[in-house]
Amino acid sequence: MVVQPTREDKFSFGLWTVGWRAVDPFGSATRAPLDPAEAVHKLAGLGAWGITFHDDDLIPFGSDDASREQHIKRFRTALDETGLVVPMATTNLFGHPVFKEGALTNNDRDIRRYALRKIMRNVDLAAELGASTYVLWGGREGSETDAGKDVRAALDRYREGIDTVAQYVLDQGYDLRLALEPKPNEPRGDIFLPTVGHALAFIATLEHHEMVGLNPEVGHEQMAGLNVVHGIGQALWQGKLFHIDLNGQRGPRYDQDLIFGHGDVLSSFFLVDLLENGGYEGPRHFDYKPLRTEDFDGVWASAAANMRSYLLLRERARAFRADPRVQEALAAARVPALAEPTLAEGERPADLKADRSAFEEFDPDAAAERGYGLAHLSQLAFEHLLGHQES
Ligand SMILES: [Mn+2]
Repeated sequence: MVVQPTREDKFSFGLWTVGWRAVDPFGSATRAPLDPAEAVHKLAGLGAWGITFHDDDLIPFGSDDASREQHIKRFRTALDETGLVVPMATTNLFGHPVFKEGALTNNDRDIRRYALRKIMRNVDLAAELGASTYVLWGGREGSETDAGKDVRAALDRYREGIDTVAQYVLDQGYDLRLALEPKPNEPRGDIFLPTVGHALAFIATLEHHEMVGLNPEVGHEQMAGLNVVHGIGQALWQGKLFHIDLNGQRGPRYDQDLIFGHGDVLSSFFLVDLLENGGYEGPRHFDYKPLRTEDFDGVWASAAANMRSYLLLRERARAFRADPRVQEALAAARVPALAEPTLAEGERPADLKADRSAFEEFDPDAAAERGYGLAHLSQLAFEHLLGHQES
């Protein structure tokens, strides 16, 4: 099998991923800055479909209007030359020291107003470049000490901030949806909206909740020790999977942003299976960091690796689904039967209460004896993942 990504696969990358200069808390950059126009050309050459950016990735913070226009023009030209699209954009509300205590939830009202203006300016650019999703990752929205933050007031301001951005998008007539990105910690000690579940509950309180969904990141859920397949599954179930950040992470520790598949490979397999069969049609967006050890050859090898991982996992997931032994094992485990409603059509609680077969005549001990065959099914998945097919 030749593994070659095409535009139809809808693979996209953040400008900040391949452009990461590998500064970490213990060391300085190991790579030179990457020209955004070069990133566009290289990614297009590798078979990617889209590129995404924070305002400051494209236009250095503090640029005057003339140089801002120049940066945008160069980027636009590269997009036109390659056919790469901009499906998503986002705001850097974490890099500059002004945001050290937060942006939309900063205790200082002037900084909150400044943050909203910074978002609005890049929302204009996102719409101009044809993006359909605007991501909000509140990396600095949180605290290190509970003494310094009123959580309920912070959530009031967070809600006010997102409502204001949504209202702005509507007032401007932009065809944009907002996607919140949960993360439990890093850079703040604790970040607000730490998981998919917290963010979903928050969205339900918003004025324009219908246009606000999620951009979950694989590694962020895993940093919280959670099952990312379940988190993404619930986001899909609630119609809130607007976008996704694919990468790798090895359990609860610092945010590793590994190549997709290079963390929990079994979870990656089931995630691809879910995305491919669960009705998700959005971008397959990679939010990873090329290892600090790499030169630019390694950077481009890692970009290609993300797409190859996804395509190989998709191939394995398809083979898994198509295997008659898997279909048999799924039926034996009664997986398809879970789709059947528990009550009959029109059945009322009183009818269930009157159904003697459901309780008085039901033999729980007999029902408890039957195995579900999940060891066999799970091993079939593992063997498909390894590319083994019994002949
Ligand atoms: Mn991450």
